[in-house]
Amino acid sequence: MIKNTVIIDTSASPTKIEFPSEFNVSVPFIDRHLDEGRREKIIIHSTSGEKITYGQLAKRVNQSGNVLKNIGLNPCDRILMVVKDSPEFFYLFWGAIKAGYVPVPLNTLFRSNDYAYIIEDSDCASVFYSPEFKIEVESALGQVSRSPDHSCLTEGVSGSFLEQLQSASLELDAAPATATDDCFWLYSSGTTGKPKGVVHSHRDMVVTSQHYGVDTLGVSEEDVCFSAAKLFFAYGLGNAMTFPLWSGASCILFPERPTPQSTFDVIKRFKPSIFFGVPTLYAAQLKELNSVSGTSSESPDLSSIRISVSAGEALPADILRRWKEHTKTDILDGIGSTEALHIFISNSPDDIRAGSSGRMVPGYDAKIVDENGKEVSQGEEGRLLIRGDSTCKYYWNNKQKTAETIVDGWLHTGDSYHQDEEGYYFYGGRSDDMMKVGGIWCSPFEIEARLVEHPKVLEAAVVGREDDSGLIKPEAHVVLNNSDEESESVSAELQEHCKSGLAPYKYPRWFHFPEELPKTATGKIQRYKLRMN
Ligand code: 3UK
Repeated sequence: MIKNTVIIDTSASPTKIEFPSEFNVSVPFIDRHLDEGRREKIIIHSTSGEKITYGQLAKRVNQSGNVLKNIGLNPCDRILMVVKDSPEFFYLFWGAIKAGYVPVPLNTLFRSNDYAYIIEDSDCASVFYSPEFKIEVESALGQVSRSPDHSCLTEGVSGSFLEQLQSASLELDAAPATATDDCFWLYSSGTTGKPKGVVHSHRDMVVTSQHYGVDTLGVSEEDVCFSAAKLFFAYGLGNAMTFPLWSGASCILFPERPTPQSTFDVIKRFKPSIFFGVPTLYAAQLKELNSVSGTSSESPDLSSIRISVSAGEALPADILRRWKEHTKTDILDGIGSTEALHIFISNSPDDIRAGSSGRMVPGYDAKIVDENGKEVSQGEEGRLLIRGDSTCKYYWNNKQKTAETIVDGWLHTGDSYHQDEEGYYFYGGRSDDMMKVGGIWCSPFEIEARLVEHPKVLEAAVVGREDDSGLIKPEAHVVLNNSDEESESVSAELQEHCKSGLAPYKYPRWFHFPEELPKTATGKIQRYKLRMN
């Protein structure tokens, strides 16, 4: 029996991927490189100065698995990770998988109430967190009715994860698993603002890394990947971790906030060949590029980049055009989701249609259906369903949502799409009220709930509105208890109130103060009417 070895047949179209009966995904992603002569090759360039080789990574993954085993966890226990983009993210994630536990990376921009909800929902056994997120995580641990048995800072204190790693054993056998066993979870925001645990299997990272990473982007050993989207997003996890690991390439880890200036600095210093961004960042970078051109300031050196990728929300055609004008390179827009793990419809280096999400990534199927589930004719708008081997198995603890979303092996994306006669797919909006802000989910209900907590607010409705670059941002329509109070200072006060209680990207950028909100006879807010104004 061939243990843990995947067979990839690239002569087939789409590439055929065969999994052995016994399969722990840490073996091909981590241990394989030692047999393939990459022990001395750098996998991680951290902007804090660390360089980690494939050999060091394999050792630390084993040590990490042993640290976790020493805690006395049970097989398949969930380990929450509130960890910045850093080598220890890799150690924890892969150490957990190799030792037979289930890592759950979480959005590090979340607030304590989000973490408290997830600690309870996941019924986790342990929480690991970077010192940067100590206040929110420890406050969450203090709020929950049943605390996990174990929690641990990654660094900076005695007994931290990185300290324990030093003395842990270097030997670890991969826990027995199969390709379709539960492997890791990611939390994705729901319409109510309550995140859902998306459960992925061992095979899923292989499927995305091969079909999108290798077969679409052509990631190879020579590439250096830099993702502005962090590792805790499915997008960042593929971009900066699984794609480079699968192809024997390298990645750049940047734990700070991605701004135009900070990303340009990283690109200049580390010379990535592939850059992964989101439309909001490309728009901001273009603004910066425009402001330096024609002045004496130096234009940022982006010449190392062979391809840029965009996902998270639709890339306006004008951003692609202007980016190409400035950099002479393309941006490949592609649509992915946490449930599919990565991009399943995409433009590709030799096949780009501005304003479109591109065509099917090989290995995935799609259909566009009407509200009765019947396929629409070509060119007609409908609901997008997709199928492929990287889609999640189920939502944790949420049978109803699972049944609504995964039907006969097809995943309901929640997006409206149409396809033109050449096979290009065009995004037409969401079928729910959810919006993407800077590529990150934002639920209007959650922002409204925060607004009405303010003593001056009677009721509130939040909708998405396009900014100058054609990108969606939240806009609030607020009925005040005392309508005489409407003023700039109330807007500022409400904005501050949102910033302090919600993840930072969720605050409304604009405020309106109507006398009342448009509602149906049954009292439901008619958000579409607000969107039309
Ligand atoms: C929207 C897009 C138009 C769409 C993601 C790449 O965004 C990712 O995952 P999420 O679960 O959100 C999924 C939803 O986001 N969307 C994403 N990309 C596009 N809409 N054009 C696009 N290019 O509504 C989709 O259903 O946060 C993106 C890779 C992995 C990912 N998880």
